[in-house]
Amino acid sequence: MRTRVGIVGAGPAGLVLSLLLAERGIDSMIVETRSRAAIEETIRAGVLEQGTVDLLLDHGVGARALAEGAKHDGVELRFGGQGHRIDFAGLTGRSIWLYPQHEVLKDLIAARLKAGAVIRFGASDVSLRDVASDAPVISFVDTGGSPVDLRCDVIAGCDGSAGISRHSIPDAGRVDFFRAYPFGWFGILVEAPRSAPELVYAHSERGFALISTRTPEVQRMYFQCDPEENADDWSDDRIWEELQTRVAGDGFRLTEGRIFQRGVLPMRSYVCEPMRYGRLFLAGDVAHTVPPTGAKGLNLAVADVVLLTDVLERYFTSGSSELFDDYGPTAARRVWRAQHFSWWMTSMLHTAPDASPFDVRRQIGELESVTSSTAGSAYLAEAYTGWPFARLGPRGG
Ligand code: RFL
Ligand code: PHB
Repeated sequence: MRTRVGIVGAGPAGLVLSLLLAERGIDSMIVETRSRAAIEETIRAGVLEQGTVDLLLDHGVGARALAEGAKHDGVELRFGGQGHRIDFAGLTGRSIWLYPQHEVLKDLIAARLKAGAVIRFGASDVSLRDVASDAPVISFVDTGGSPVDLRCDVIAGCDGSAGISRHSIPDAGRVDFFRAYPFGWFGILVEAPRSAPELVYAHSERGFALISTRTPEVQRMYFQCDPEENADDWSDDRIWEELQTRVAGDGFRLTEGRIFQRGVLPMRSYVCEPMRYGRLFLAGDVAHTVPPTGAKGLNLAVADVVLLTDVLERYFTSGSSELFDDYGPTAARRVWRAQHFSWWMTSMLHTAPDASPFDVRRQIGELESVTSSTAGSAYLAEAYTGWPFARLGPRGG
């Protein structure tokens, strides 16, 4: 089998890349280990930057996000028992959208398959060969048990944080920047109406809590916990007591309901450099992971592939690989800004296990500065709603 761009992984990065390439007349094939059903059921991100929604709309896959998602013009930071709104629309003229990642993926998969794209779901033993040559190969075993070699002009590694593609960059030429946080997030899905009109990011002496939403009937909530916590050890009553305590103050109470999904996730920051090696380009979580406090991961994956599309279009239209060298350093600038923002939100809002009373008071001082200063609030609003996409080649210069 042959394709111009072999894409490893049908997550947001891989699917958006295949969509953008197709619109520029560049064929691609996706190899994915999971089934379509598994992808469409996995609960992950909720927040889309305005630029991400605009891109989905511009490319014909945003109608449902617009109709069924919710536009939010700000978020609330709660500390010292009081809420403080950050007015995204007023500060930046931009907004965010609450629309679940698995719904984005349903929309993308349906659109790609309708357009005749090849997505090989359920592949196993996926490996990459000859990535430094002019003829790289993705090898895998298909659902029928047959080995397949997919010959490509270039490979896009879009296989997420546990992906294999970055390991094709030799250890000697790869730097892994990594930071683990001494806490995790306990996440729940709840059948209940919204407790607040916008997302609530709460700082408290007992630790962080986040009140988010999925639909008018289903809410998503998280609270900081030990990363080794077993979610099944918690009774529903204990979960609600913890959440209510962390957001308490000025009469605010969460509307409780049936908890129908729960889990604990680790918090880490990771960047792999370089993001390109030979004919292998990394995009999305396989190249960088951020703690979810800044709601940046999916949005960064989209920004990577917007850039990568420019690089590959130049290559396939003119035969020039001159932009290959620009991809990694250009993508990395946004990645490191997002790393900083995600780390900053995380450190400002969470209580480290060894936090002293000084640390907690200092965080409150920081939150007061951010919420009472237009400049401080504007920085948060600009970063949260997302920076403009970087472009390369004729569209960007
Ligand atoms: P994905 O989504 O992990 O997709 C990678 C795909 O590759 C497949 N795969 C392989 N395929 C072939 N061969 C292999 N060897 C393979 N190994 C893996 C996988 O099965 C999968 O289908 O990576 P991608 O495309 O880079 O997208 C990244 C985003 O999914 C991620 O950054 C976000 O979910 C992060 N995130 C959030 N991002 C936001 O922008 N806004 C948010 O509000 C937000 N909230 C979140 C989040 C992530 C969370 N979790 C669970 C980590 C909230 C949570 C709780
Ligand atoms: C979510 O709704 O899952 C969500 C929202 C905001 C975040 C992270 C996750 O910062």
